[in-house]
Amino acid sequence: MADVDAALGKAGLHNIHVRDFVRRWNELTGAARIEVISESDDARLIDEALAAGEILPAGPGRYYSRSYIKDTARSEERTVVATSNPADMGIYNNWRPAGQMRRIVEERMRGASAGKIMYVLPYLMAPAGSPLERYAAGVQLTDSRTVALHMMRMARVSPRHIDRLADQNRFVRAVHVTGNLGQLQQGTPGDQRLFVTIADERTILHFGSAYGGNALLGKIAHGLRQAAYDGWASGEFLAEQFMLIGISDELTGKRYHICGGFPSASGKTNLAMMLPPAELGSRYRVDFYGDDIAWLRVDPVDGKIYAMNPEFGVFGVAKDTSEATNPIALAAVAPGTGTMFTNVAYNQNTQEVWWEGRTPGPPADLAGWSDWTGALIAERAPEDARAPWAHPNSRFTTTLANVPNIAQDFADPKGVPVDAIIFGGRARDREPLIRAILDPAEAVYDGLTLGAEATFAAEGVDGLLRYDPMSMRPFMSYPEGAYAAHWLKLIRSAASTPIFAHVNWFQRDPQNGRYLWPGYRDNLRPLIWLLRLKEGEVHGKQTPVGIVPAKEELDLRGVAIAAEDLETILSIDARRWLQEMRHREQHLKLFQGLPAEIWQAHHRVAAALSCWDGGREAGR
Ligand code: GTP
Ligand code: SPV
Ligand code: MN
Repeated sequence: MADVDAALGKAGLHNIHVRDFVRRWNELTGAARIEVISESDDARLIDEALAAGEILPAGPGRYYSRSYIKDTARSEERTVVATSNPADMGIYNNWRPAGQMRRIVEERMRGASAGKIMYVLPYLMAPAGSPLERYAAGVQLTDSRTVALHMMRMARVSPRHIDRLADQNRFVRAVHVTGNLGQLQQGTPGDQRLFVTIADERTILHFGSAYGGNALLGKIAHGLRQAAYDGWASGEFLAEQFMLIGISDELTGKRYHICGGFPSASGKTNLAMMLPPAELGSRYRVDFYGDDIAWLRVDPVDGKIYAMNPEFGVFGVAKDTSEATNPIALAAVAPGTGTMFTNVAYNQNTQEVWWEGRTPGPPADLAGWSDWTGALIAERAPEDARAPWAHPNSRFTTTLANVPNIAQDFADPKGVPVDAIIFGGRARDREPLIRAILDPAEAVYDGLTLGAEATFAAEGVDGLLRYDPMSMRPFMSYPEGAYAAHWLKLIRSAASTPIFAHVNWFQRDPQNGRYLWPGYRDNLRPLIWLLRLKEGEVHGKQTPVGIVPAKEELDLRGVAIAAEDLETILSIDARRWLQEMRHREQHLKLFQGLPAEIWQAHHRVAAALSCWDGGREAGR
């Protein structure tokens, strides 16, 4: 057994609670050795991982890894939130009793790290000095070097975050054990994987994966599930799957901040890394704060809602990232950035990487190329010829500092005041490009009824139409009724209310599936409209489901869009919406204790829809 005291002492980690935690899990998992990690260990760990063949070089200062073939996305079915209070059971949090879950996952972890190194990663999910720092400290244990390397890109990792805690016992205990991936029966009834957040004990126990949110515990398990629970239990904050950006108007000198949630793999990273379209670029600048998580609180001094990105890096979807769609993302993963690519295609001769959409077609010269599973492309059987080279949930991991449009104040512990909150998702019809919502209860109602097509970011649900409240369905950790009430309370306690909107970049032509809106960089245009609406510079057209832009209010210089497509994405199909209202009613009925205001908002919208004349006269 490892000498825990010696390893922690050598690293200058003196917190006795951390020592007890490491000792206990070292004994249980049987790890052979302990290593405490700080940011300065990166180069050494990279060299070791290269030497061990766990990662491969992808050109200068970039790395490539493959995950196990059945371990490529989050498993929603195998993820649970446990507490000791059955009243914490909601519809989407997969609540289970804490004691029972702990016993099961401990049995799976017992001895499962035998012979391996246990990396101890003390981390902070916040900029140092954040008003929410009490909720941000954690220690992740992992028996995977690749996971440690990813974690160091995604969270601020250093023993000093843990040693200087005011309350030395107040850190999230996060244990990651990979398990024998070849024997876990992934996706079968005997599936051995189990991803547990024991929210009322601030303990995270994940067994059976080395990929993404299943394994980087600071990110999803702590940054979203645990933090959402903490934010609710304390009444102090919200933790949401939100991107966070700044928009500067160089003409007026005004500065705005927008945050908002789209479900996994639905455009948050791309929006946050936005290079404004050429026609708008001389006037507007978009700054990156965060692409996946925001913690929101009301500042006691000025009463405004502030948002903060607790992460240190970006774990972004590779597919369709190109010079045309997202030049900033490509710069963020350029040579020398230390980026790690996972499950994209790799060329063993040239050390290049490629994914679908990186260029219009795959590389013409197949020599050296293998797909994400490691199979050589040139040796593919004819029936596999059309299979994608990269996994659809393949990703890049890079730190915030590598993102060219990172806001200069991104690490300000206070966060930034929020002017607008948006919700959106992949919806092939019905949802217009943007509809603004002024009433807070209607806005929360709108977030709760977010319906979208699920994506490859979770196993086995791609394309499924489903409700995804506030894009938090896979990360919900307490009951939905309480969630709605907590949202309303936080917004109402603020001195000023942000403007809300629902956006959709994904409407399609029902005939051929083509996207009606060009998306990506052009998404700035509806956001500018929203900010101008807030400023009273435009008025839009009132509809029962919010205010949509009048055509001439959108700056469409340089956008190639057919008149009838524009008409479609700026209009409301009342008949379709009335159908939707019946589904919403069923969806909301699932939630216990939903505040009366949410039901009132629902009934108000439904009544307005049923007597709407299509807006032909209205709003002019
Ligand atoms: P998570 O990291 O899983 O939470 O996802 P995310 O919301 O950050 O998604 P991301 O921005 O990485 O985008 C996911 C996929 O959507 C990528 O394949 C993008 O190329 C694609 N995408 C993003 N924005 C747009 C858009 O405006 N239009 C279209 N058609 N596709 C988009
Ligand atoms: C998501 O699935 O929403 C992600 C990626 O952001 S993961 O970290 O794997 O959850
Ligand atoms: Mn996400």
